[in-house]
Amino acid sequence: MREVLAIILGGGRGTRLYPLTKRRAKPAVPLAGKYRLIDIPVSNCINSHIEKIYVLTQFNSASLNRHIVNTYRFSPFSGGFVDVLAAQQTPDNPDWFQGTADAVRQYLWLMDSWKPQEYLILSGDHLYCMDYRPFIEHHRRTGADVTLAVLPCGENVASSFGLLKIGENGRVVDFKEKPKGELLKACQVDTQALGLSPAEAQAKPYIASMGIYVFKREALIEMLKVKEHTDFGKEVLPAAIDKYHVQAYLFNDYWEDIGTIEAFYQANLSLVKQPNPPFSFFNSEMPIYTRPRFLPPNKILDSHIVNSMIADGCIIKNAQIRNSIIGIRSRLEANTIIENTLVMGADYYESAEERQAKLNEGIPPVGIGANSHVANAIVDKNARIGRNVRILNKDHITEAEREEEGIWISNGIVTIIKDSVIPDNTVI
Ligand code: ADQ
Ligand code: ADP
Repeated sequence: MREVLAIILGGGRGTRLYPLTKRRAKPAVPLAGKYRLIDIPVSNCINSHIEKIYVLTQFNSASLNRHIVNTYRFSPFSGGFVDVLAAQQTPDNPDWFQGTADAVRQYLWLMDSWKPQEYLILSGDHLYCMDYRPFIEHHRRTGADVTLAVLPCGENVASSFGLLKIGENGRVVDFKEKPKGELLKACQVDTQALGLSPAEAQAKPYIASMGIYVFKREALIEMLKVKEHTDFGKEVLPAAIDKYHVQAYLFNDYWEDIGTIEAFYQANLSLVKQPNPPFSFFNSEMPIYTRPRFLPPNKILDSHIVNSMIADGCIIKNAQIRNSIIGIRSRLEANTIIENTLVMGADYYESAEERQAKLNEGIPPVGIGANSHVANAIVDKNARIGRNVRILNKDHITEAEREEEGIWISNGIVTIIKDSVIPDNTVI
C-alpha cells in the first residue's frame, strides 16, 4: 500500500451543504458530535495502511488546517502525511477547480512527484467504513487501468449516481452519469449476477458508482491530458470505457453520500437508531480517528436522555434529550428539550464572567438557553440560543434563507448557522 497515493476530493462550491459550509471548507464540517467529514476517508486510508494523502479543496479554512495539523501526525519513519491543496490562481490557471478531474489535473504535477503505482481517488462527503486493500488488490489482479467501487441501488436514488453495466469478468461496458427518464430505465440490470438474492435484485436493479476510484498512474496521467474533461463522472469515465480496461469492484455494505443537508442530517441521526444503527463508530478494528482533545467528562444534572449520543466536555442541566446528537462542549441550560436534533457544540468555553457580560449586553451565551425547545434541527457550532426559544418549524416551511437571522431551512430541516445569535423568546 506504500505505492498508493490517496486524493480526497474535498468539495467544490459547497452549495449543497450550505450553510454548514458558509465559514468552513466542506471537509471540516463537524460530524457525529466530535468528528469532521474528512476523518472518515482519512481513517479508512490509515486503516488500509495508505498514509500519503492529499485533500483537494476549493477554499482553505482555518478550522480544516487546524484539525488536520493537530490530528494526523505520522511517525517520521512512515513517510505519511495529510496535506491540503486549495485551488489557487496561477498565471496559466486563472480559475477555481472546474470539477473533480480538473482539481486533480491542476495538482498532478505536485502529486506525481511521488511516482505512485496507483492513485486512489475518494470523496470527502461519504459515510462508510471500507478497507481499500481488497479493492486495490482486485484492481492489480485484473490488470485494470481504472477500477470503480460500486454497489447495487434502488430506483428512488439511482438517478443521483453514475450507473454502470458490467460485462465479462467484471469489466465495465457502459457508464452513464446521473441518467434520467428513459436513459435511467435503460441502465437497469439483473443484479443477481453480483450475488444478490432474487428479492434483493428486484429492489436494487441498478449498479451505482460510489465515486471511489483506483487508477493506474499512467492511465490517470493519460486520461487527464484531455483538457475538456473536467469531471470524472461526467466526462473522464464515460470516455474511458471504450479505450481502457475499466473494472468494477462490488462493495456491499453501508455507504451513504452525505453531501446534502438532508442526507447529512439523516446520516447523523441514524447513528442513534435502535437496535442496529447502520453505521457505528464503536468498531475497534476500523476506528475513526479525530483530533485528540483534552476535554473534561460530561456534567449531566438530573436529565432524561433517550437514544442519543453525547460528546465530551458538555454541561447539561435538567434537560430532556431524545434521538439526538450533542456535540463537544455543548451547554444546555435548565429545562431544555432537544429532539431529533444534531447539536454540533462549541469550539471554546465561555467563563462565568464572559457569560454574564454577554447577558448584560442582551446577548445569550454560547449554548442553548433555559426553557428552550429544539426539534428536527441542526445547530451549528458556537450558536447562542436564548431562553424560551422554540425551534420547531411550526409553520412547516420547507425552504427558507434567513441568513441575517441565523436561520436556514432546507427540506424542512432548520439549521441554526454557526456563531449566530437567536434572541430570547424567538419562535421558528
Ligand atoms: P457527485 O457526488 O454528485 O457524483 P461531484 O459533485 O463531482 O459528484 O462530487 C464528487 C466529490 O468531489 C465530492 O466529495 C465533492 O465534494 C468533490 N468535489 C466536487 N467538485 C470539486 C472541486 N471542484 N474540487 C474539489 N472537490 C470537488 C459522484 C460521481 C458519481 C457517483 C457519485 C457517488 O460523479 O458517478 O455515483 O459521486 O456519490
Ligand atoms: P475542534 O476540532 O475541537 O472543534 P478547532 O481547531 O476547530 O477544534 O477549534 C477549537 C479550538 O480552537 C479550541 O480548543 C479553542 O482553543 C480554539 N478556538 C476557536 N475559536 C475560538 C474562539 N472564538 N475563542 C476562543 N478560542 C477559540
